[in-house]
Amino acid sequence: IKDFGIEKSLQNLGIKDENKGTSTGGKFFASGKSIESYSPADGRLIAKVKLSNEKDYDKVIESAQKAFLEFRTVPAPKRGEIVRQLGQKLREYKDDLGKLVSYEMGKSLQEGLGEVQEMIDICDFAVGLSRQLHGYTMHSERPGHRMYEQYHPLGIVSIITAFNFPVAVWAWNTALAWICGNVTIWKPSEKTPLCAIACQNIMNEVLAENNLSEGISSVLVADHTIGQKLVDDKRITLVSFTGSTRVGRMVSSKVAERFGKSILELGGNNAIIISKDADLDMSIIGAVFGAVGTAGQRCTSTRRLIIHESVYDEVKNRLAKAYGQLKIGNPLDENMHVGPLIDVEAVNQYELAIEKCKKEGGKFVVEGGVLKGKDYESGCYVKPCIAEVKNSYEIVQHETFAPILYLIKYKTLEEAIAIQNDVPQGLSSAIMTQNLREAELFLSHAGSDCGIANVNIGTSGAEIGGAFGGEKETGGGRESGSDVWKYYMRRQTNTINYTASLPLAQGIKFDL
Ligand code: UN1
Repeated sequence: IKDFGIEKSLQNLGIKDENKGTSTGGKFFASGKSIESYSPADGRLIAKVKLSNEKDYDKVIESAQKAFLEFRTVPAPKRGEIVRQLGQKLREYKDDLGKLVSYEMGKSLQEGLGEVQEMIDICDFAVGLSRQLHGYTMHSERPGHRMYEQYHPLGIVSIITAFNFPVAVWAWNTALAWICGNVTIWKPSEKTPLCAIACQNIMNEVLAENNLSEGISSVLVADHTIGQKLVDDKRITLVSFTGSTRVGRMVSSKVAERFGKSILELGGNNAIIISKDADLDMSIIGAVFGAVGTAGQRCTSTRRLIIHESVYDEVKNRLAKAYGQLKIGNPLDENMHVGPLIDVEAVNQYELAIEKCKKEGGKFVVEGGVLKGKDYESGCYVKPCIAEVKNSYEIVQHETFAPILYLIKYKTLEEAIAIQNDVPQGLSSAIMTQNLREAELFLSHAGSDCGIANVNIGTSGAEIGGAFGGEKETGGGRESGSDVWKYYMRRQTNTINYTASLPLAQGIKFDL
């Protein structure tokens, strides 16, 4: 089997067989049973990882609590310096980490490297931000008084992530959480534990080189019972959860019950509207990358194309032709466009979705199917497919994490916008048009109801400078750019009286 240099990268990243699993800084707290991480690319065992149990959990929390008391007093720009150093290390490890992401998760090497680039970008962003954690100052209604607001660290932030972005989502959260003075505990997906251990190993170097407390960054490789503890634990102030709407609903209500804070990044059901005034060359590339990139396993993957009737047949034919040229195979091989799904369970979901779609009346323009034989031994490779559907089909309303693209025809833009909005999710959306009126209507308050709305680019590939997240069943959370840092801090309003009298607000008289 061709190795693509993966063994070397695993070594560089400190991933060995019988890896110790959960760690807080350089300390390991993993005394549970071992799980195995297999690559969906070639089906091989990459390494074993020890899980943490409830005792380990308590140790990790204790270590985080201790570290917080220290870290919150480090000046924010100095915390920024730590994040700057992480960004530097990520530059050094970019090739190795990108390769591991590609090998353990299955996305193309290009996208694996892109994910590490996203980590570097958020580090750079956070460094600048560490000198800009601004609050307002206000004028008091009372003479000789001053008011202002400031932002303070929260405490322990837990980050629960999905397999599809096995490193970047950690960085989006940690880079901000740390410059804001928090400590973090990461529970990665059990499907991509090695990516998490590699990140933690990199951060450990930074912590050690700066003589910082180990509990600033912890990784907890564990099953869902520990995930449940992270959600219920009062000592954890903010839970940042990325995953399914089903689990997110539970996380949201459990955290709210104890008045904790949460950031939710749940499912998407993203559409591109292709107007009669679209640049079709661009639209085809945008749609194909959006639908088959990461094998359709991004939250922002393009799931629906809403196409004007006058260009519908042309778009359909050109898509079919483009799909005919897609090369499916080992994601580490740079000649391939599409890698595998994450595991066999995901393949089952893909097959079920196709079956359901057909049952509801969907007509397949490009047929799907599971690939077998040489180079497909892992059983995780599937054919990207395209079906003509109605938006109202149950399967179309549902997010299937696979490369299945649905085509829907429209007559008026108002109708297209209504179709685009008529799903439970509200993450990403786009319109392809060269018509200013159409673009502006799409972006207006009568337009897309999503957290992300694009013109003449696809639904995936958001940059870290913007706030990332969505409405409705996507959960309402925002991550990464803009003023998202405020989620990671607590706001305090301060009123200072510098006179010798005590006037009460609202003119209330109270004499003794
Ligand atoms: C996700 O799919 O969970 O916009 C995140 C994108 C990436 C992030 C996706 N920057 O596709």
